[in-house]
Amino acid sequence: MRGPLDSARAVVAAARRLYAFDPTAIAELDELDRRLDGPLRIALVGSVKAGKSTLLNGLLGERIAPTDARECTRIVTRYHYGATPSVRGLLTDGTPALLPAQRQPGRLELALQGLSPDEFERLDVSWPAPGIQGVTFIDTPGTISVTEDVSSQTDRFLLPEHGATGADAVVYLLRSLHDSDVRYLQTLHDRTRHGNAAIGAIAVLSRADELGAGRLTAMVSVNEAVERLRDHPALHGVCETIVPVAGLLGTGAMTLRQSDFSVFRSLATRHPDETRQLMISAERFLATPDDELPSERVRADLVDRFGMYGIRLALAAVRGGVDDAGELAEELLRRSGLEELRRVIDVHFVQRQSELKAHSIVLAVHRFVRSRPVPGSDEIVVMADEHMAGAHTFAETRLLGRIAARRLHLSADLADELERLVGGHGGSPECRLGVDGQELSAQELLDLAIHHLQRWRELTVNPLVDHETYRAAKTAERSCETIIVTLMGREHRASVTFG
Ligand SMILES: Nc1nc2c(ncn2[C@@H]2O[C@H](COP(=O)(O)OP(=O)(O)OP(=O)(O)O)[C@@H](O)[C@H]2O)c(=O)[nH]1
Ligand SMILES: [Mg+2]
Repeated sequence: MRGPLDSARAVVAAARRLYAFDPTAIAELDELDRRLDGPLRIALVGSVKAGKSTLLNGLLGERIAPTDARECTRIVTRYHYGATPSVRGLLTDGTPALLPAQRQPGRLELALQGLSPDEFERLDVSWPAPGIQGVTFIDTPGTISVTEDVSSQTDRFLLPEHGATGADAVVYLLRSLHDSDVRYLQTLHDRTRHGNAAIGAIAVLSRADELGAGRLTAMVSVNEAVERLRDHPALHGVCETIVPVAGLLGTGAMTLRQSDFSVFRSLATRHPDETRQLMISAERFLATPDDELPSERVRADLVDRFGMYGIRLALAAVRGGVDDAGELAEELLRRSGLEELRRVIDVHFVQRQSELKAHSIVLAVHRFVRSRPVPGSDEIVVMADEHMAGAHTFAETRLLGRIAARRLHLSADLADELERLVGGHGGSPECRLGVDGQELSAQELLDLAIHHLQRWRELTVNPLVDHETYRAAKTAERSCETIIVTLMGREHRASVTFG
């Protein structure tokens, strides 16, 4: 079966043939072609200090991205997998610059060698972090900034005048919903939307622990806030779903060492009243003079890496019986929401990477051809339009967002089935049909898919269903058809190979 990448390659190839007379155009088209073979690009975007770099470190599993006010946070930085660490810069005048990669214990130090951040177009960091194999994560400067330049760096990168968008998908971080966030998400959607498809976008309610003032019950207030945001009409259609994440806690959990566990254990042995007093604020925790407490430096490191919420949570966990570093890391990770975010990134972006990459590239070719029309270029526009109109997985991700926001009037069982069928638990036919891990024959899989197809098709012709359910059933019907085509394609390949 011809996939979205093949279809995008065909669009690029057709454009290449048409512009064969123009070496600059060919170079631009070749670059687009190469991106189809490259990793999926996911950018973390959001307002200043939304917690982008901290969250990125959590996703990478190492503290590589500079956080806080360091000058590198003002440069778009792409993180790729590489066997050996290296940092390359690209200056605004197009000159490449190799920068030293200084690896400190547990973190990378980026140094700009005396150049100012404004002189850089971007940085490329290669790093042997297993979390980035197959995906390029991109840290971007805050979108609303006191200095216009910083956010325009992000704009230039994400929505350039020429060429493809710098990312195929965006994780947009917000701390609460501001007009500026809505405007940004809408602009991103409008400028990348074509046919059925647009840039992939999910929202993260970031620094979630702070919503509950760092108390142990913080995540309860957060879940309420997320429910409100999921219902917010301004976000419908412009982002696929929204998840709460305490990025600092997640990063702390990913980098938790045995020595951290020992410090938490020693703190947990103190009398609970004493600890309560000590933990009233970060200032109190850091400044209390007591020889039996860990040194000030160690305490400052804990606050820096886990936040007060993380320390409170770790102490509660150790008191509750958690008795080794691995178990504690797991508990903190679960509470941070980072695992759930990874799952959402996997379902919404990684499993749909072919469609997302193809969309970025076909959109770029479409714009390219329209900006430089030549005889015959209309045909390329039609090809690109057809490609983008047929992108079914975008309808699926939008439906997943509507299911998560509980906007459908379906029973819980049917909503679960629908979520699975449209790829919410994984993209393979087995995951979609809910039989992953079971040994079903090809015929049994096909029968099951046909059964689902008939059921959803019946809903599409039922005059009593509301419009929202009708649209959902139409999407499910198309998903079932795609599953059937995939299963039949497998059968065909098997018969070609074996007999
Ligand atoms: N309590 C808490 N603090 C956080 C969290 N995530 C980040 N922070 C803190 O917020 C500050 C800013 O974090 P960064 O990760 O640098 O934010 P950013 O969005 O990358 O900032 P810019 O790149 O400068 O726009 C740092 O002091 C972090 O320690 C979180 O989940 N909880
Ligand atoms: Mg940053």
